[in-house]
Amino acid sequence: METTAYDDCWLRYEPVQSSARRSTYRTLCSHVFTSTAGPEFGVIRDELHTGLTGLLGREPHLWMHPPRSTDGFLAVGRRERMAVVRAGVDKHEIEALHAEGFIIRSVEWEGTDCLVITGATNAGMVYGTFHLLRLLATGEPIDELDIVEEPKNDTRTINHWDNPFRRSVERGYAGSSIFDWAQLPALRDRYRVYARMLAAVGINGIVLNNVNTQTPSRPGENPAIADMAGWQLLDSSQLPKVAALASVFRRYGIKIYLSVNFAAPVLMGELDTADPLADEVVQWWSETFDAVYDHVPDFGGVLVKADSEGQPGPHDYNRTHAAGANLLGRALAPHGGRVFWRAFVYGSHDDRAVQAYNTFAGLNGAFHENVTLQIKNGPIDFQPREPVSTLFGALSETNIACELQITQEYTGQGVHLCYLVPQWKEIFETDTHANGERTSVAELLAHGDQNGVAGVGNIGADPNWTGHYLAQANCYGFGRLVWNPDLEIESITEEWITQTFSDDPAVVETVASILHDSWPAVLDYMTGHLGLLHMMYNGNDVVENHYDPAPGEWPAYHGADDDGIGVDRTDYAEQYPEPLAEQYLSVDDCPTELLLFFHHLPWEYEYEGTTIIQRLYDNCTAGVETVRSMRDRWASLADDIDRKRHRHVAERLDEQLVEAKQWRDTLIAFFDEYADIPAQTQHSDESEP
Ligand code: GCW
Repeated sequence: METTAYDDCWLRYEPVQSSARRSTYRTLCSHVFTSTAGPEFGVIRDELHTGLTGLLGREPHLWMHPPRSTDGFLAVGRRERMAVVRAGVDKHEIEALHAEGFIIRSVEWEGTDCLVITGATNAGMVYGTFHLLRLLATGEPIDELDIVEEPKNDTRTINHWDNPFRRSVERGYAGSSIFDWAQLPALRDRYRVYARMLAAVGINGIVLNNVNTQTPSRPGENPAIADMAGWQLLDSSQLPKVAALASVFRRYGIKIYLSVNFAAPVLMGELDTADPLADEVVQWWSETFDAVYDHVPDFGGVLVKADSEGQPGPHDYNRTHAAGANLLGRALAPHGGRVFWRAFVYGSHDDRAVQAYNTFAGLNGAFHENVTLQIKNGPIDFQPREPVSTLFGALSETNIACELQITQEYTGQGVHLCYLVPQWKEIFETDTHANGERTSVAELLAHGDQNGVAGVGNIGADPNWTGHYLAQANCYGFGRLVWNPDLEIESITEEWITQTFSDDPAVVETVASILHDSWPAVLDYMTGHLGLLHMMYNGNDVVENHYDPAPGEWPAYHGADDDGIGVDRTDYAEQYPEPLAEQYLSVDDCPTELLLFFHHLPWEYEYEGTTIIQRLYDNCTAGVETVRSMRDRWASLADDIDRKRHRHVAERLDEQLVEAKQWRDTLIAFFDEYADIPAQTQHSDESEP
């Protein structure tokens, strides 16, 4: 058993402070009648017991039958099994409801005021339960409820980049992997708590292991461990472990997926080819998946990184990505499994932006029906800001998923606060003009039950799960926004703060202001906020650094030279349909925040009343001032937040300020070196201790 205590994140269930609210909540929720028809109802009863005990200050009574002579009660179950649900919910409503949707409604039954939670599936009722608990935790009225909720995206997954046997996490900044393959199938309570956290925000799938299923060994590493890699999870010795994890997550409506290696038939020592058109390869995958389903009957499917950054793929056999993906798709189809095939491919660093489109757009319509192309939000690689990938609008006949990064590889990792919900909202709202019409990324993704959104996770074995306490907001916000991309950023932020810290309006407002300022600040000091990117250090380690400032290392990404700065990405802009292509190609119409992504401009190019170079200087300087103000605002909350969490965040913000200055100074010196135009800026460093 684990002995480390870990944080409750957004499931703290602190006592409701307002006595009027508490009294209504107690009337309706002190007595709970739930169905027992299915393991999910164990989850529902447990969560209601934990949540209501915390929120209402006393344990609820859990009934097996409708309670009599109470002032009110909460009922959770299927319509066909419960008269109280039938009293308020029509059969057709359930028939029309999304499989994971739910209804929460105030109902009068036999003279008693009741609240019912129902849905078409048990998973829907798990979501409904968490939704109700969130209403209570955020102080919402519940006396006249009529809520019908359905997820907008069908697949909502977390991709773990966990290296199972090393227990390391690629791009993880919150300690080692939470999954302990050496001890599995022995289970840990932490898995269950993780499942609760995810179900509370609507996640319905997790990929257990890194898309890099083979990674080179590192100096000093125990060879016995280094030789073991993610591709071995398909081995029969590992499947009972996968099954054990599935047994925990399934009750929360979360399916298990694995990243697999395209060359597994060879790596496992059984065949001498992985050619997708070879009969023995087809048979191998079919038998391998049969064995997986023997252990995990509801296994979700696989995620594949192929022909990318050293991982094998169909190109090794002169076959297309479609041939490779369809091989796996056909083998999984009899079991209802799915293939998420990643579009992150590039052959060189020179013109990386155009490569994914060039590889995949021509394959539109060529994929098997259970194959989904998983596309990173932008064409480069999870930079602080990128335009959306041209692929989203180019795949009308292909299932698509958007891959976002919750972990902060290029946005300050475990130290810098960078609240990413506004970035994701911008991506979802971007109009792709696919098929000549207004069509946002969110609309394209929501269209079709094989589409979805994946987030590269930011949790690890750290007691606070995400390394930086405030980075919990990114995990929370990802789930909420992916469930419903129409949610307002501010409401996601506020509900997270209220559940995590306090419902005191002054605290909510201050923490929200800090979160909302954080991404623009990072954009200012790490990029100059005109569309530049990838000025982070790479280094020679197997896993590149991507953290420290090193703008001189990869000039091709940002285009700095003696004449100017930015990259002429005409080729990339032309991959967009009109009017987007025209807009991006015009210096005057290109959005300011993407200007130097698409254009190489002279240092002294006059832009909006100033010059490009001066604007870069100003933005880099302003970013540091914002971080300083974020730090000071956080300091003002010392009496409102428990010392442990307050101090942790205060320390991180101190460190962020030091590093933001380093970013500012490095970028300004770098620009000046080329432009030979000294910076005219003022900052407040003098006042720093
Ligand atoms: O840019 C790279 C990251 C790698 C990652 C890769 C990918 C998992 O630096 O760490 O590998 O993207 O998304 O496949």
